[in-house]
Amino acid sequence: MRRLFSLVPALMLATALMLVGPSSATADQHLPEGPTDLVAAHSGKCVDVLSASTENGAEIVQWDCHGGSNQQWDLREVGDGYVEIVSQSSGKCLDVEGQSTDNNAAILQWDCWGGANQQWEVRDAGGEVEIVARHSGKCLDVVSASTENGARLQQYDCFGAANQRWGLDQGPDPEAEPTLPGLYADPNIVRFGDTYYLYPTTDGFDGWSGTQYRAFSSTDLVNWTDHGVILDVAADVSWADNSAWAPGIEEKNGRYYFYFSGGRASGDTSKHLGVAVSDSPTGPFTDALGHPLVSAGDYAGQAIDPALFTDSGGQSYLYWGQGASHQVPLNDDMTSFDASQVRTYNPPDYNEGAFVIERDGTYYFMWSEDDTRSEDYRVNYATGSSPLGPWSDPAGVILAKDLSQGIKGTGHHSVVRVPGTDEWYIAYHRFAIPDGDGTHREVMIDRLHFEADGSIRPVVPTLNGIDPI
Ligand code: FUB
Repeated sequence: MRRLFSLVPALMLATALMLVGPSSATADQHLPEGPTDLVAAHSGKCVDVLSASTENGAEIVQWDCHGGSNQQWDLREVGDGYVEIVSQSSGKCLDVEGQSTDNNAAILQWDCWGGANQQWEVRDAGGEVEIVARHSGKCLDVVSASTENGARLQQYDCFGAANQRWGLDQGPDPEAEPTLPGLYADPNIVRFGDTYYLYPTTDGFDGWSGTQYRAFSSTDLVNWTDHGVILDVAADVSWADNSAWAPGIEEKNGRYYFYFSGGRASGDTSKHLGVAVSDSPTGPFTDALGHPLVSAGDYAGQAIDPALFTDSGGQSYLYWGQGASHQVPLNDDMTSFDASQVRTYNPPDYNEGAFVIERDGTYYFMWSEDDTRSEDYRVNYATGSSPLGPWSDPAGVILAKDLSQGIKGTGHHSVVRVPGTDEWYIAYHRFAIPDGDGTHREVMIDRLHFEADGSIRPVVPTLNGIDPI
């Protein structure tokens, strides 16, 4: 149960302050207060004063994190955006030996004396940080990217590698808090205009037998307004009275198209996929067709879990399916498609919850594996050159349980980008903490990062989610 400090909101706040007027705001004013572990991204090990020495010249190494005071560091502002990094055990400063400006110069501890070789800039590196020596402009670096205990720290030209990226970890989290209070699942996050919206399954019912969909909106991804029920399949849909699951939404020409699942509580309980329409993203929505868009049995698997992707040319695509994944361009009316265009793509462990994004010309097809009732429910992905693939082999799990934090059953996600940036967020559900299960789930939002090669870095699921953006 860790508190991982992210510098991003601090830098954004500093930027915002600078935009609105004169300000002395600098990133260092928003660094974590109190002692912090410095965790190497490539090894997961902590910056450590060797043998907990209190002597000048003691080596600084990486070691398994154990919470000892020789692994706890205070980041003390010294002005101009720089900090001293002070050992809790010795009171001495992280120091570049001999004030060297060379690559490979060793890091040690020394009495704090205000030298520029003891002053560091902490720069955002996608949720982690680079730690840059003031006198040399070089980065704090684990020698040879070693993952061994005892590997020494040095300074080296900054080149963005994981052995130069550090997590600021402030120890146990006080308590878990979901993004949306209450029981919700399968969040579809989108941005319309300058506002983010979340459309989840309303959870907490045996057999997922809820009937109502709600909409939530936010401008900072943390504070969400509940707009109430936007569609009740029992009241508003002639062909369903149950199983309001996992919606998807898209806007076209000022109208909002809401794709949803529904079935009957008794008799033939097969699920169908419908589409409802509204002039507002917060509804109310009206069933557009009076019958399903995709009926049970039209295609393999269950007709549930719709997701939408619209390309830069304005062409929208519909993805759906549990047990089998189907993908098709939608017609301009958004309520029909050419059945001859449907493609089916089934990665080996595909179950449900498909979702597609595009970044720098690469399309990412993502899905959930295992069963939503399993603590091993997880998200995997493939890449492709078009919204319909062809798709690569599965690239690897990017979201999974973290039992050290009591986080289980992480899946059925969606992803949103902050417009004009390379900042991405993933909305997903997990078993409610502490007593949740596959029908008592809660919605979270965390950061999603891409590596330099375009692959997706596994998400670090948190107990409390992100800071306001
Ligand atoms: O919430 C009901 C169902 O559980 C969804 O349709 C699936 O994706 C799974 O999360």
